[in-house]
Amino acid sequence: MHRSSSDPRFSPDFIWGVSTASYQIEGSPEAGGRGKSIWDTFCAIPGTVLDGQSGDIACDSYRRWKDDIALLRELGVKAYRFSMAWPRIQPEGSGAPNRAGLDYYRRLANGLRDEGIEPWATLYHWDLPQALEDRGGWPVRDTALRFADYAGLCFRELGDSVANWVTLNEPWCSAFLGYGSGEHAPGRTDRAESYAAAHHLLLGHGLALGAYRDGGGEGRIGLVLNPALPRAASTRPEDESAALRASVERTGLWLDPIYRGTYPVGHLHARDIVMPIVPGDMETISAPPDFIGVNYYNEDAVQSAAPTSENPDGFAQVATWQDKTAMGWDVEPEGLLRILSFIAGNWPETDLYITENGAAYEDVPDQDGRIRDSGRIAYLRDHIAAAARAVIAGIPLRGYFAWTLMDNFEWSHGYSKRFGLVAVDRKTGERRRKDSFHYYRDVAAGYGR
Ligand code: IFM
Repeated sequence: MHRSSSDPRFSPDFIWGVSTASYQIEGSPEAGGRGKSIWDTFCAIPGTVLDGQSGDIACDSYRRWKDDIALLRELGVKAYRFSMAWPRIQPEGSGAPNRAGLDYYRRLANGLRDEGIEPWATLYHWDLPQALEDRGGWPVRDTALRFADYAGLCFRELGDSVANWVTLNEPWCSAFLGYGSGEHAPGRTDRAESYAAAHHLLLGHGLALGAYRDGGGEGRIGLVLNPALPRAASTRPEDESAALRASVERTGLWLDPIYRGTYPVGHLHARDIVMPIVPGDMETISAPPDFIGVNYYNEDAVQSAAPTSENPDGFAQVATWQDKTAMGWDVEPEGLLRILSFIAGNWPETDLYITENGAAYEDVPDQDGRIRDSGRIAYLRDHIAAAARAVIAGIPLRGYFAWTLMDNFEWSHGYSKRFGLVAVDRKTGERRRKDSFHYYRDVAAGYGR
């Protein structure tokens, strides 16, 4: 007798996938004529990345891409979200394409399709060509125009192989960690520049989306954000409004221009920020995408506080009771439901995907080498249950991508934080499946739980 394996909480066409990013997994920084990215430069500056580590080797996926596809096939996912390294395709950030770079991503995408896995290509997951940073980077308008050219080139060259496109991954990080706090490449620390970068990232997104539609692209194109809505520490109205104010930099600053064609004025006024808008920009930015990707890991709690020049919104984080992951981030599955509801309720309805969700833990192997990562399994299970509640509540959630396929270069934390379903031996590159790999394989197969 046939035994059904479909999880009744999700429709059969719900997408189960995993996500990765070029600089975090590929290695081979010079292969095939790849140019330098801002992360190559940043990692070489002492003190920027833990123990002076870099993505020079990472998971060696540039060479082991077939091994990665074999793992994905075994995992049984329907989709693989990877990113394309702009400096592999345009080593200097503009001009004629580098064939070797395009060929690499074409082979990867076609190899995935041969196995029945849908490629989801992200055009920009933070590895800006260094040549463009040398000309001013994202705070400069020309970078948005260069991004649109690069995107158009990718659509023309790879459009036959890729039908799901993401323009930018977490532009908040590019703008505010890259140009504000300096924690990420290029390591600049100017608050006003981070807002200029935010505008040009959005403009680049809008121009790319327009190029896709004008070029007759027949697939789907969207944007991936890392929205955050801290919960109010109490039900006092002042704490609740502080929580809403605290959310704007990660939500309305991106979603208002896209869906309303305007920036959240109060947020900008409180900081004396004037966005470098040129007539026509807001129309370009506000072309509706096919979907919004939500990357969710944790939720903070805040209360009202006196505004300061650093934090004119007047909120302060408060202590929480939740368990923490190795990143020190709270484990709060209900927060996933809350952020999805917030987005679905405040901006026009569009398809939503959870494009990243996962947890870093210490992952100490047993004596026999087995990695019993029960903490990660519990984390995934509870968040998938929250995703199921979102579907039941009628939120148009169409898919879930776990972060991440394998342990990789976690930016300024180097290799010290492991989010993978698969462990990677840093010396040999050998991949070892963790228990969570087998758990997620069951989820993708429809056994649920
Ligand atoms: O590793 C990152 C990824 O590159 C972007 N989203 C968050 C992940 C975990 O920090």
